[in-house]
Amino acid sequence: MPRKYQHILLGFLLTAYLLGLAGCSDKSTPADTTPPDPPVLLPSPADSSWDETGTDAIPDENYIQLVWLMGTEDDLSGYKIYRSSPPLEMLTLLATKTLGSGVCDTVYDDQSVEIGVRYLYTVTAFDQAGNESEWSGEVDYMLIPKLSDESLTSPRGEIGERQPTFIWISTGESMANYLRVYDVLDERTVWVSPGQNPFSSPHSVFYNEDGTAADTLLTPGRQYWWRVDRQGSELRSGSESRWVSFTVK
Ligand SMILES: [Ca+2]
Ligand SMILES: [Ca+2]
Repeated sequence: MPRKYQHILLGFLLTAYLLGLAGCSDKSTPADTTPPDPPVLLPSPADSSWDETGTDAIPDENYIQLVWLMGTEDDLSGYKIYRSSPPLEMLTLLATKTLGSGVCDTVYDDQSVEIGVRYLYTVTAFDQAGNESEWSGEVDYMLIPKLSDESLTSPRGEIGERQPTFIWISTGESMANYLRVYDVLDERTVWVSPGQNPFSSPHSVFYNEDGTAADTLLTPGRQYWWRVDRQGSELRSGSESRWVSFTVK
C-alpha cells in the first residue's frame, strides 16, 4: 500500500476506535451519587428493661456497645462509626464496617473506652459507590465500675431450690442495682428484679419476689445465669457484671 493511503487507513482506524469508546461511555449507566439514608442508632435501654437492645454496657468486658437498624438500600455497603468525648466536640472516625457478617453488621463494641469518661457516638451508612449518608442521631454513654465476680455470692453451681435467694455485695456509687436471671436453654430473660437500693448491701433478694418473673419458679434440670447491673448516678451511665452460672437440681 502506498504510504499516503497508509496514513488515511490509520486515521480511519483511530477515528473508529475513538467513536467506539464514545459509544461505550454512552451506553454506561450514570454514576450513583445518591447516598443511603442515615442509620437509626438505638438509644440506651433502661437498666430495668427486659430487652437490652441499644447503646449499653455489656457483661463480658468494659466495652460500650452500639446497635443500629439495618438500612434497606440495595447498594448499601457498610457503616462508619464516629466518636467524640465531650466537652471535645470534634468527631473522629473510630471504625469502618463493611457488610457481610449478618447480625454483627449493625452492632459495634467500642473496646477503647475508659471507665468514668462519657463518649458520644454517631454512625453513617455508605454505598458501593462510596456515597456517605448524613450522620445518624447521637447517642452517649459512660461506663462505671462493674461489680466484681466475687461480689456475687450465691447461687452458684448446683442448687436445690426453685426459688433461690440471690446474695451480692454492692460497692461504689450508683443509683440502683438490678438483678437479671437468664434461661440459657431458651435464651431468654426470665426475671429482672425491681431496682435495689445500692446502700443496703449485702443484698438478699429471692427469685420473683415481686411476682413479675416469666416463670413463677425456676425449672429443675435447667442451667441459669444471673448478673447484677449498676445504674450510675448520671443519666446513661452504668455497668453490667459478668454472668454467674447455676443449675437447679
Ligand atoms: Ca446509592
Ligand atoms: Ca444495661
